[in-house]
Amino acid sequence: ALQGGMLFPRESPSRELKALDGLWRFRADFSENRRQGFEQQWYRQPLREVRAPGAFNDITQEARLRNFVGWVWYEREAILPQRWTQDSETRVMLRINSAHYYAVVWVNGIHVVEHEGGHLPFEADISKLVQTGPLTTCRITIAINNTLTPHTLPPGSIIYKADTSMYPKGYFVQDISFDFFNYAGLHRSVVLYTTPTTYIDDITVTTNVEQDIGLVNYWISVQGNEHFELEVRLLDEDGNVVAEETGHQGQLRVPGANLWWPYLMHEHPAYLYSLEVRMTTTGPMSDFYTLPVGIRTVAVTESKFLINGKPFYFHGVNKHEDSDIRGKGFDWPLLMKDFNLLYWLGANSFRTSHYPYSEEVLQLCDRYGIVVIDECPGVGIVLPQSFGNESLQHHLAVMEELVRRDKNHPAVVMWSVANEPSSALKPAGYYFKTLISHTRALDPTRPVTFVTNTRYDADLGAPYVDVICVNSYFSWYHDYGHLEVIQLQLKSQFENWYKTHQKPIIQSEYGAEAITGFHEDPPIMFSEEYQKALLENYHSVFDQKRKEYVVGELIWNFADFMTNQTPLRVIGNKKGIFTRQRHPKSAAFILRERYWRIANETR
Ligand code: BDP
Repeated sequence: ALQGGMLFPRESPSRELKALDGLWRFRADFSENRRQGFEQQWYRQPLREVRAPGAFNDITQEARLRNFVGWVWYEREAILPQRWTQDSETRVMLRINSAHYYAVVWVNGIHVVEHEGGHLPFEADISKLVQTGPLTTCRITIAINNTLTPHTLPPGSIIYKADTSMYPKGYFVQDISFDFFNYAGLHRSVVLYTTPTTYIDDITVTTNVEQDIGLVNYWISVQGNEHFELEVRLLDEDGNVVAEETGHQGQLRVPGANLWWPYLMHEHPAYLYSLEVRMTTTGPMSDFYTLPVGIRTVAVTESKFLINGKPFYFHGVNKHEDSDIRGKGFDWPLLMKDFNLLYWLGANSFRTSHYPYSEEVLQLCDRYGIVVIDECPGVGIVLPQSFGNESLQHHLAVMEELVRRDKNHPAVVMWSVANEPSSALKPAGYYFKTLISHTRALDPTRPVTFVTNTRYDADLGAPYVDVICVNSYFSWYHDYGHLEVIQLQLKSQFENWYKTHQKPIIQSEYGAEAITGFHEDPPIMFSEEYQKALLENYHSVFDQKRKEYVVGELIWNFADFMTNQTPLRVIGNKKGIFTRQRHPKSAAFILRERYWRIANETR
């Protein structure tokens, strides 16, 4: 089990924060065994410059760097305020918000932490290292390896090409079974922050509603001194205290609570309270942390998905963290553009296909009332070796990290533990049973699913999910060009799944590629008209079945995105309804009309 919490670093009267954005020195280790950096101890040397955070792949003109597999090294200095280095009551933390895939971190040449897995944060207490004398700078070195193996998440394989008449000696390539480019590096910010040495380590909030009383249950863990007091206050959006409590665990009652609603469902959507936690010790130290809280309930019946007791219909998208130049690098203007496009569309939800997105994304979802299916990086689990115990243990640990990070977001209404695994393979039954029950134990308040493309009668994981999420690509990956078969096939898909499992169903992916500007009538594959017509055929079946047990439709994909190079992809996957630069294709206008119509019907 995990040690300690992973609260989002926020400033408060007791906490300071310093984001290490901007330039980092950078060097990729092109040596044959990729170990030169370790052998020569690069954590002692100046490296070449590149901007970070961001993926390194698309910012230079070097093909060998774009396709690099192995260790890359990042390094920079940070100047620390004196009060951080000279006050032994101050705890200095180094937090890496995402380093894909395996990371080793040194401070002033001293190894401080290692972490496996991109997309999720990890941190190290570096107080002792920086509080050693008059020193006020520290040098941070991060070595990151993007290699994927059958036991990483996502899995991949390194394929060695032994035939020296065909390939240079020692030649290898990274093989993957998922459909997006394996961008790597420091995708998100690295931050330094402080807390007092006795500090609020974690807060867990769950909410409930009894008549018109909102219930906020909280658990707080404190580390450090054993003698402390906790005061907890809940403030409304006008700053009025609506409830207070003391102690590390309790329940706040809010009569006449403003509930957190998805933004298209209610006249006061996405209402957020603030949970102010104040920890005091017998000494001079106090710690303050404020957590946004949305009061809402989530439940699933045989045929409905309920938010605050009202049927909720997901009409939205699947996304990627992906854009030109940045790859998966975090970027505020891009984020705001995407949220404005979601609003323009009338989308009320998205799935974080196929890995956890940045915490800033989820904070905006909380604020705007966009509902999220939070997916872990369990994508491309197709090889039998990836269902073994080593993989399962790592997958369980990743779910622990994901739930620890995202548990307090009202926008997150369901966990997705995987996308399109080979769930008909024999070990898949035990694998998903274990994984899903573990996730439920970590968070009993949210339903759990995984996204399937296995047949309804062969899927060994489906018995354990709360909601069936199915992907299908009728008239795209088979029956090429035959739009006329979609409705029949889709109806059978839904009826078969429902008959077998009696659970609500989300169409978690459907779509077609369209190269923007390609027009054909009658519609032909890859034209905007074909994409449009394919979606319309799906939509007419959704409209029949959503009166029964279909509770959502999520288009694949929000925007075009980069993939590996294959003859099946024309400079990436073009199933976006927006281009990679976020310009609308014809299909975007259809969805816009549709989503706003559904929103107005269900409001
Ligand atoms: C599905 C995958 C998704 C792919 C999509 C496609 O879940 O990651 O990008 O198909 O082929 O199988 O476009």
